[in-house]
Amino acid sequence: MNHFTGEIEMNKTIGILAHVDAGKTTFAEQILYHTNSIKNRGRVDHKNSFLDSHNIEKERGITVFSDQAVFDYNSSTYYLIDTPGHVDFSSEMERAIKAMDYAVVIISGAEGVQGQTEIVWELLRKYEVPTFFFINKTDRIGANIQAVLEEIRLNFTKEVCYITDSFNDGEMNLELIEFIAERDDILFEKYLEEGYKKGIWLTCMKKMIKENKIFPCLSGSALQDIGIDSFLKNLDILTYTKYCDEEQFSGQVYKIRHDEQGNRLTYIKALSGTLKVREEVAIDNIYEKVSQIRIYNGHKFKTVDKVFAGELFAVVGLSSAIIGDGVGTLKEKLNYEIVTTLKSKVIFDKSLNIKDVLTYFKILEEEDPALNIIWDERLRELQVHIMGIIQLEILKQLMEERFNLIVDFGPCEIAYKETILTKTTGYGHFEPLGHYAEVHLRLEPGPRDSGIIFHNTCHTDNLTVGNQNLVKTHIYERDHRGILTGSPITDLKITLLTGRAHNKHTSGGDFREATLRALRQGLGNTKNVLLEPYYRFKMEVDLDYMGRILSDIQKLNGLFEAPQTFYNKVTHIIHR
Ligand SMILES: Nc1nc2c(ncn2[C@@H]2O[C@H](COP(=O)(O)OP(=O)(O)OP(=O)(O)O)[C@@H](O)[C@H]2O)c(=O)[nH]1
Ligand SMILES: [Mg+2]
Repeated sequence: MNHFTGEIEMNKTIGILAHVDAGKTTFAEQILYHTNSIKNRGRVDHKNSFLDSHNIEKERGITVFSDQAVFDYNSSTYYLIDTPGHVDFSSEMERAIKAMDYAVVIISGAEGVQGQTEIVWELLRKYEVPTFFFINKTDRIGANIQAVLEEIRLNFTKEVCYITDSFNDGEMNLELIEFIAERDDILFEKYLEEGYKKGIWLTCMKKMIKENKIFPCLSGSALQDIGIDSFLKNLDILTYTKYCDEEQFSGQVYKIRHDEQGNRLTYIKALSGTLKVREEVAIDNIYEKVSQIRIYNGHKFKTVDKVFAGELFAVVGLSSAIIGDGVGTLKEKLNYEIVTTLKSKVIFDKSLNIKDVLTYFKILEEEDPALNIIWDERLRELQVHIMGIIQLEILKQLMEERFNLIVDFGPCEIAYKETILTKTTGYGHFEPLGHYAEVHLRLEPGPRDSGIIFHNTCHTDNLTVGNQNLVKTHIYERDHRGILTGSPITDLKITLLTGRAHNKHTSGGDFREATLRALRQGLGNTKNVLLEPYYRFKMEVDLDYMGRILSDIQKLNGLFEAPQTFYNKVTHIIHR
């Protein structure tokens, strides 16, 4: 730490991401072993790896939860997050990204770039997380580093620099010098005049990595412990962070869990300032007291009194923060990219109380908001949203393990949504004896994927700010059902035009009724449409099949972009 400026340069969070089975957990295990964070080197295949510690993960040999570990190296403290690679747990992976200072994308040297690698790469670019590549499994017969590098250049970026042989303790070979020089005019001129000077070039390379301009790549075998030491050394040299602990506290919630005693754990990445036990912290405008701070390493933790900017920790005592929330001075709330496209109904014994079942599912939903648990009053069924069938199997196991509850799930169905095609106005009037509220809403179709957006043009002469805010709260407090199939409505701009309350008769809940009535009336006045989720995807096929595939896509009403040819294969990007 630099005590003169309040800058902290010692905390770095590194995330590991990849397609399923590329070797993330094995890689993490080696890193933790090399840095003496763990004493014994476990193996995923022997069910004793440090980060796949949950029974479900051991049984299936896949990572399901984004777990973290801590290690020290040189003068830095590293937080390591191992993410799941299976597509069903993509939301869990995405939520961890925002906590990362740097990412390591693992690619199997034998399998090359795979489907989930592309999703990971797109998310990392969206969140602008500087990225290293590690080509793993070089011990496998058929592993081909050059071919994988070519795939990276073709699918992801031409700015990848393979540094296994060209970068040693901060010294660069000619090839790497040229690579950097080509990307920085000033440095290039300096080089022509003064020749190569290690310090300047290293600073420049670190900055380019940090700014997402170049992406270093190394290779090795996590299982055979080849290239791990060198990866660590280079990672340490080439990465830096600057956090400031003299500012006010701000942080972002990236994970929620419950421990075995049922304590709610809010995992926060501190972005500035410090946080102490027994301090109060703001989430939106609610203040809550921090009763304990834990630094987690696998499933073990140590408690600390104070945490600093750049650290990852779990707080006990906060009940209202949800994943993606800003805390302290950070008010920004994160919206995640990955959406679930399937839903399934929960099947459980009739003797069970629905309220209990719902309570337990709501606990899981706090930890994974993408589950979007819904009690459908009309169908009298409980629905969960999911990415795929493996996720359902895991949910079933979790319910039994954590709450002693045996549940099953119905078949997976498509999660449809509804929206409107033309502008309309809805009037909601609620006036049974002793109550009164009136709400006028304008409903307009919004762009695809814009969700529900609330506007307000109501004058305070007609409705107090408090009541106007109530309308907004009721719009956002839950999904609203469309009139075609009862699916949630989306992509709507809703404007509060005006409303009315009564001094004596308006009471709590009246504006909820009036708002819902206005919404329903508005929907009933206009043309509604059903929205079906669709995927954008990429196909790689032999050139011979191109004609047939293009005609099939057209027959199925698909659209495609101009095919790209490489080697002997062809790629189509298609979407509907
Ligand atoms: N030959 C070889 N096998 C490896 C290497 N690294 C990992 N494996 C094996 O690959 C399999 C998957 O390894 P994991 O570490 O669980 O992979 P992962 O990326 O964490 O998988 P998920 O978390 O489920 O996405 C295991 O059987 C490992 O032993 C390697 O360098 N060489
Ligand atoms: Mg894993």
